[in-house]
Formats: sequence, C-alpha cells, structure tokens
Amino acid sequence: DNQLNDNSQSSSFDCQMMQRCLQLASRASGHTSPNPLVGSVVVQAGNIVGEGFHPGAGKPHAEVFALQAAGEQAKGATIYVNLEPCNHYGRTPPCTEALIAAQVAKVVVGMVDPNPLVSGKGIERLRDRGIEVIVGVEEEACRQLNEAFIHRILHQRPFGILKYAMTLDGKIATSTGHSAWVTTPASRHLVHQLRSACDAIIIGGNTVRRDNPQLTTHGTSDRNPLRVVMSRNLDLPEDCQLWHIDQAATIVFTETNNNSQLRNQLEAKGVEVVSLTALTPQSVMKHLYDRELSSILWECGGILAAQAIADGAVQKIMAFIAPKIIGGQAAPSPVGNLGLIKMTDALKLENIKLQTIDSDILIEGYLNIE
Ligand code: AOF
Ligand code: ZN
Repeated sequence: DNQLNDNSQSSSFDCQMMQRCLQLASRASGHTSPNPLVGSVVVQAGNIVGEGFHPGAGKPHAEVFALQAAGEQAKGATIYVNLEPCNHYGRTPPCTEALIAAQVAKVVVGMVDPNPLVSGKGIERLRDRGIEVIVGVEEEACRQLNEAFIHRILHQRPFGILKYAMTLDGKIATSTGHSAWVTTPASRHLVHQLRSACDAIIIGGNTVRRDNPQLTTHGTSDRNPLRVVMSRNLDLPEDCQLWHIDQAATIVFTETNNNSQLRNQLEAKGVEVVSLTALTPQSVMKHLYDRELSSILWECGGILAAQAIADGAVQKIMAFIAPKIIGGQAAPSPVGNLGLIKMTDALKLENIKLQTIDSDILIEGYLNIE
C-alpha cells in the first residue's frame, strides 16, 4: 500500500545485513533519545567494508560512520541502514547528501522514517539521483527496536512501558507489603537490562515508602535511567536510596507549594523537585517529552499503574509471573481500579509475546488505547 516500500528484490543476505545493522544500532541503546537507534553497514562485492552506528543526539548519524569506515570502497557499494536516511538539516547535515557524495550504488532501508521532517523524502532524494533503493527489509524487527522513537515522534509523548512481577495468584506483594522477591534472579537481571534501555523509571510515593528502591541497572550497564517519583503531598522519607544522586539522578514531581521543608531538603541533596499544577501521569509524561526522553518504565504499584493506563501513559505491558501462591484478600495486585464492570470491557493486549525465564513467565503485549 505504500509506494515507497519495495522489498520485492531483497534477499536473505539483505536480511542478514539488516540484522547486523540492528545489532550495531543496539550498541547505543539508552543513549540516543530523542533520536532513534540506527546502525549501518557498507557492502562491496559481498564483503562488509564499513560499519557504524548513531552514538547519540548531536553526534553524526550511522551512515556517516559507516561511509567513513568504508572510505574509497563506498563507491559503487550497497549500504544498509535500519532507518531511512535523513534528508534534512537537523543537529547534523543530511545523510542523503553524504551517500550521494560517496557514490554508493544502492541503499537498503529497514523502514521509512516516521519523522515528518524526513518521512519518504530521503528515499525520494536518493532515487532522484539514480540510486537504487530497497525499502522494508526486516521491517518488523526495525520497528520493534525503535518503538519508543516511533511513538514519541507520532504522538509527541514518550513511550510508556508498565512492568510488574506477580505471583500465580496475581499478587505483587503480601498483605503487609513485603515483595522481595516475587521473581527469580534471572528475571530481575532482565529487568535491570530493561532499565538500561529506558530513559526514566517512574514510581509513586507508596513504593518509595514501602520498598525504598534503588531503581538502578545494578552494574548491568554504564548508565542509569532518570529516577522519577510522583508524590502529590511530598510525604516522603527524609532519607532513602533515591535521594543518593551519586547513584543516578532523581526528579520528584509534586503539586504546587507542598511541604516546602522536605522540598528544601531534597533540593539541598541535588534532587530536582518539579511542581505541576495538576499532577497526572500525562502531565509528567508531557514534561519528560519536553526534556527529550523517549521511553519510560512504570515500575509503580497498582494504584498509580491504573491511573497511568487510564491516562493513556502506558503503551506496553511486561508482566513477569512467578509460579508461587501467596494468597490473601488484602495482598495487592498489579493494576488498581479501572472502573471496568463487565469482563467484555477488559483491555486486551495485542502482539503478545510469551517466554519463560528460569521458572518465571514473561508476557509482553501492547495496549491499543489513546
Ligand atoms: C539517519 N541516520 O543515524 C539517525 C537518523 O538532529 P539530527 O540531525 O540528529 O536528526 C535527528 C533526526 O534524524 C531523527 O529525528 C530521525 O528522524 C533521524 N535520525 N537518521 O539517517 C541516523 N539517527
Ligand atoms: Zn541522517
């Protein structure tokens, strides 16, 4: 249906090279927001002669590094890139002009850039200059890698992931609130890796008071996401792990003029406190969008999770399920009241992926609500 998309000429070699692009792109995972993850490979006579990836916003794009590495051998070569080459002057000059100048013969593109500044214009420009362009190779994998970037650019909001861990009987803690740990070390390790790919983690005041969490990647990565607390009244402990900003930066969102004594204490420790006139999941997401963040991990309890879902701040769910039973009417579950009455009203996840991690199950899926 899209005239730009033409992958009828693509081969399994093309798919292999595109997978390599995705691998290269992933090296900058967690470092590129608001920009996408992009990798590129230059192939001359069946051999890779140059590789590159986009290291972060403000730095050169993937194609530029790949062309640089290929040098003279770029001439007449095929270049692979998981995102359409840009044709605009952003923080950096257009990649299309670099490709034209290098005299590549062919460009294989994973997916059209959803950025309205580019979207199809890069491909058009290359074809106008007589360069063969194939579009839509390994497109699903390309979309998956950049799902946060795509959402951000199409909706002007960061991409929200709600992650939780529950027992087989649907509890995220005991009736006293004790929750260490529901899942196996292997699942928790995966969560630490997931954190390193995200720009921020959000929790509410209840989780701070109850768990005193660290919300870091625990050494699985060279970076930690921004830690975000939503607390209307600022009724938070004076001392907790999140205020140790030598570990990672922390922002507390609150409503205007609350508990100025604690606010002063937090600010003295280097914790940023932001007052919003109305503290809602969307107002926080908007603020984080304006700060150029792309992917947000909701690791909150059920009450805030329900608010985030109802407010359209959650696009993806990652549910870890442990084969354990804790029981108890008062033991909390992952999602609070959504005001839904009939089972037919249930929010249904799409594009479900199931996997086992040690003895746990991870179910991932997408919420299709705005
Ligand atoms: C590419 N290759 O490696 C990336 C692209 O401000 P700039 O100059 O960095 O441009 C950012 C936009 O360029 C970004 O929103 C996306 O549309 C595209 N990113 N394009 O050809 C790359 N990172
Ligand atoms: Zn570019």
